[in-house]
Amino acid sequence: MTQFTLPKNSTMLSKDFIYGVATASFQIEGAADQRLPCIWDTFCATPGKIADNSNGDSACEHVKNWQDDVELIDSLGVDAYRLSISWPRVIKLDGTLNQEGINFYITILDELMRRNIKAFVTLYHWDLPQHLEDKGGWLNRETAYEFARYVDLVSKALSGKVYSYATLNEPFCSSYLGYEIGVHAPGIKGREFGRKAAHHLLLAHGLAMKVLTKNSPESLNGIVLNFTPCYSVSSSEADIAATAFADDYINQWYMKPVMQGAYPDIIEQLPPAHRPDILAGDMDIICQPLDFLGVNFYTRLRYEASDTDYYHELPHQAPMTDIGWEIYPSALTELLVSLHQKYDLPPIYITENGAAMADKMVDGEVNDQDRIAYYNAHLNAVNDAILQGVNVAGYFAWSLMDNFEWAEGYSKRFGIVHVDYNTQIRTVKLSGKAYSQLITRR
Ligand code: IFM
Repeated sequence: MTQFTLPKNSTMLSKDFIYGVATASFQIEGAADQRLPCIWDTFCATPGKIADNSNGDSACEHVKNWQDDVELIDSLGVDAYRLSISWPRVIKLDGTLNQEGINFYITILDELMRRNIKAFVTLYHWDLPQHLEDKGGWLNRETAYEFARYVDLVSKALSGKVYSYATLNEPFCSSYLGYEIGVHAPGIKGREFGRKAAHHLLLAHGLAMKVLTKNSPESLNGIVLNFTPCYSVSSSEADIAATAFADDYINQWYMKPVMQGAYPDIIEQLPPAHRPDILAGDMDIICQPLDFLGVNFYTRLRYEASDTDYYHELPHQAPMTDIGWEIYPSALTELLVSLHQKYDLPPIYITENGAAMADKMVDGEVNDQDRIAYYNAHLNAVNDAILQGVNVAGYFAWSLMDNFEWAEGYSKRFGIVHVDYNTQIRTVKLSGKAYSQLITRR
């Protein structure tokens, strides 16, 4: 297969549907010596945390190569580029703007605009400045207010250059992976921490939305959430109830407060010490009108009842990608339809979807048929959701290029462009060519 096939009358073949590629600051930028340290620098320096003992010091050297990278993005013919701002690059220790740091993004945004590529800017993609973590990080309510001050400075400095702002990328990962099971930075473990961190992240989102509405009313302002749909292994009442609990705990915990200003009812079943500290007015701040909702989707998970816990999560099953996640495209359709049924949704953008595959470079080419099949199936899954009435306005491939895959280091490749980390040479994979064809042939 060398090209993607969508039904001829699909609205995803219209020029109005936005196609893009996505990256994040810590995963591609490098130039760690030109910014403040962040929690991922510290985490990477802790032995045993990153599979290949790597770090983000150089990554894809995007700070050095950004001009070529923007040229590359343009050559794919995409409508949009989703990038994130590194908080520790643009803010100084005293909380004021680092002009050199913000200039880096200003030049990129100007170049994107010159090339007619829409900029989708994420304001927090996990690289919390270390000095804020030293004061408690997301366990400290004050971090939410620091975030709002940072967003105020950045949105003023980037005035008129941004098509869309997302406050946070995947608060589930920042809170659950970072502060509850500790497999991501800052590596804190304990049920008493995860929900507290999540609440402060959601508060940060709400405060930032107010700032964006004031400073940048012309941009599409929203949030990016990741969803891993939960499936019951059987139709027994106990398994179904455990699965519903899991869905509330990992998915709806973020969606419901943002859309409806309330946590799922399971909050009542958590011991008080595991609940967030909710102050009067917090839920109203968190629940701001959104111009869009970003949905990140990769896989699904299966659940059953447990004698010792709220639920038991089963291991992923074949077929799987190279990172060990089940390939199950219909879960994306079902997710989008279920969100549409449960909530009063703004337009949805699929802000991330893609696959890590064990790529091989042969004669200068990466013939990644497995990734092409993954994308084709998921693009069609989005189309199926649109046919069922869901308003999906765009789709971003994760990722533009291979990069630092967090706890997996550089061992997992998600790019539609191959990166040789020794030479920094970029090679468009066949999936990248297929994606480009889909976009440019519309
Ligand atoms: O690489 C990450 C990205 O930073 C956030 N969403 C999931 C991707 C794949 O794990």
